[in-house]
Amino acid sequence: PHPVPAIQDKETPAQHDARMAWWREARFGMFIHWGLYAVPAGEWHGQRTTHIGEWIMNDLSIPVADYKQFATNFNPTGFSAHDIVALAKDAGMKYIVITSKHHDGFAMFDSKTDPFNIVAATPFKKDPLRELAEECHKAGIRLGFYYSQAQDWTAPGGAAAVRGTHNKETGHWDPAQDGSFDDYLKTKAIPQIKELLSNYKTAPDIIWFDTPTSRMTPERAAEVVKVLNQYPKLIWNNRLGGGYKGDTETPEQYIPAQGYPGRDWESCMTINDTWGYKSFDTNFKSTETLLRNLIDITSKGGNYLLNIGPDAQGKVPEPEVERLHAMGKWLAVNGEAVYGAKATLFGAEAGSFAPAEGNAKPKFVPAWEWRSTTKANRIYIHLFAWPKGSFHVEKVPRTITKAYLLADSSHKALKFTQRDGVLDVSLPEKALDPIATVLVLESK
Ligand code: H79
Repeated sequence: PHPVPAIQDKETPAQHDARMAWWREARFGMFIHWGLYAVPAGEWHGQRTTHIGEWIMNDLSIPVADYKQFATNFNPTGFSAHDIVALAKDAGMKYIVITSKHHDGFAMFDSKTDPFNIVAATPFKKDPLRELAEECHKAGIRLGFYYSQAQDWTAPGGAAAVRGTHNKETGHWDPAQDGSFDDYLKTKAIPQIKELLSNYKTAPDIIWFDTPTSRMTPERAAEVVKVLNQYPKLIWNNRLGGGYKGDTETPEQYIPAQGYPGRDWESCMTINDTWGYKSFDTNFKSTETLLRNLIDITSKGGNYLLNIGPDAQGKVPEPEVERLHAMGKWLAVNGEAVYGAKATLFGAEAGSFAPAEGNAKPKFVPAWEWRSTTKANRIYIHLFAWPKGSFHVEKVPRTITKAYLLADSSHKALKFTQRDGVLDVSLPEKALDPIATVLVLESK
């Protein structure tokens, strides 16, 4: 038992379902990694980090004082909460989770707790999270705050020895990082979490914790849980630490082959190879890959939290914008087969050329031809490879009464036969969409 019971320990299954209902309906969210690391944008004193951009301070051993200097140059006048929310909406995303403070300790909000924040330490002087909260509220988009609670490289006591000592060359900690972890929790992390929960007209829908280290003991995590318990609608993930399971599993940068039956889960993945902006990372995934990810995840009962990384001006890189619009175009036609849809009835790997092994991060992504999602009276088959003549599937657990293509606005009935659960549906010669055409199988 936990030192302090969390909401998940106290609520009934029905209460839990009610709390998770909007999240399960949503299926597709926008992750935003935006912080002070956008200023160096992956490069410092002529050195380029080969790792993820938001880790630059750690990777290049930037001293605390030098890192803090970036704030004097952070003036993201190109940031528009309105445009970002409009982008999420157009992309078909139903919620946003944005970094309120990453491991570097810089708060992207108006924090009275610590002056190392976007209002007090930069020429910008405004709170982007406030604007985002207002725009999300207007647009009906849910909002979550990512908060790195278990490490903070600029707060005394907060720096975790993730890679041994902080400075690779000298082997020493930056003296500015010395201090007690308990003091850090008490004087920074917990007060800032309280601020995030109470600063704005409406409390956030999600708190997204990260990197639960062993220092996050049950007793320490319990102090955070006391705060979270004040917000009975709040959803929080499995990364608080201290043995708290939270509401969601959070596979990072991969899609588990089986999903997590009986448990809510969300794959967080980024659109290129970094979370926080790096000027030289142009390895953007194709719209086809991104849509495949969304559909694969949905077919296993999970959510897709797709990350974008705005630059130091607050602008979303154009290749990211393009891909999100393209996804939104597909969802505008086919969203019915995603939002509120449940996992496949055919087994997670049906439609694959070669089934994956296990549920852990695969070494390569196994190829597949189709994925299926489910609603009460509909089975959706997302066809990526277009079958010649007809679609054949076995062990269909429902009696099908009509088959049609979702992208055909007239929903013209397709001929089919079904015997002993074996279904064959006649298809037109060509797919209706170059990426995925959805076949609907209706039942009474
Ligand atoms: O916020 C994003 C990441 O920064 C964060 N989680 C996502 C959502 C994250 N923190 N830690 N990790 C992910 C895993 C850490 C990997 C590490 Fe490394 C390997 C840390 C040190 C070695 C990657 C490679 C970062 C620096 C070098």
